Amino acid sequence: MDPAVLDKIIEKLIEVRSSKPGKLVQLSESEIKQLCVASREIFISHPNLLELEAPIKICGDIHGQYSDLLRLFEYGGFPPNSSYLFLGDYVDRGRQNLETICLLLAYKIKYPENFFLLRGNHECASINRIYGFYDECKRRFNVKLWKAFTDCFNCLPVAALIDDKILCMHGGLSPDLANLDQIRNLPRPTAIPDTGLLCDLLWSDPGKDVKGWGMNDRGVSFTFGPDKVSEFLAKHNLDLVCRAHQVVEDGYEFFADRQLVTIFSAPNYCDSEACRKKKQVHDVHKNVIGTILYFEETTVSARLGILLTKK
Ligand SMILES: [Mn+2]
Repeated sequence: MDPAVLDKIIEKLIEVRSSKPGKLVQLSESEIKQLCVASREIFISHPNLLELEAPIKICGDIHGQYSDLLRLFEYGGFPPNSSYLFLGDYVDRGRQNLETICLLLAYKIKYPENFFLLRGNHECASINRIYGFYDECKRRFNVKLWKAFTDCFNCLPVAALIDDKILCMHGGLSPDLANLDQIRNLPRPTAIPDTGLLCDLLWSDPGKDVKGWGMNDRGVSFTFGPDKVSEFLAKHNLDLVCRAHQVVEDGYEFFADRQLVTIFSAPNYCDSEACRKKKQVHDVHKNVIGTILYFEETTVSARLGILLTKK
């Protein structure tokens, strides 16, 4: 796409960082369509399992909390000053899904080699049709635009490997995952199926009291115990699984003796209509402005840092 158009879009989107949170940025339909088409081409040209290097900053769910996203960049550095990997769930539930996804796609197009986006379970038409993104597209534009996003989301990569040691995805492990090449070979474009490897990577959760594989309360995919994390890391010679997908205290939470970490980056997230009406924020996030994990290229234990910005 025209670099001047792209720069203009980014400028318009980040201009509101000095305004009151919640200020809308109305891009044109043509600008947004161009973002969808150009980013889709980049996603499909990159492997489904990204191979990345530290130093890199990792962010969890954003869910349309655009002011939270802007604040993350303020503390972590606006691209390209820092490299980023986002772990999915950009849309649904929040109030500014369009601004959120448009800024992320614009940065992907502008800095394709140091700004990375993985797919979350909400980057799928059957889910974001229900949880807010479709309604926002329809209200502010039209259903055709929502479909353009669906075409783009269907090409997002699903996992990333940092320095051959840290495996990142939105949800978690899968009983079907025996070899990382299976991730590389997943076909795209694709919707997210109800079962199988792709579904699990985007939907599964760790479970403290689980041994092996367990039922998932979400009604989709599985839960996995600490034993499965240890087994997986040992088998693939990895140090850490890094994932998002759950609201966690302080924005991050370790699991299985620090072999897995969950990160959630939208502190002002409300996960229900009732909560939104009351403008209630999850208690656990009251004192946190944002959470970013960052990996530096040193020893394994020192490589993981947490950028916790307190209010
Ligand atoms: Mn999720």
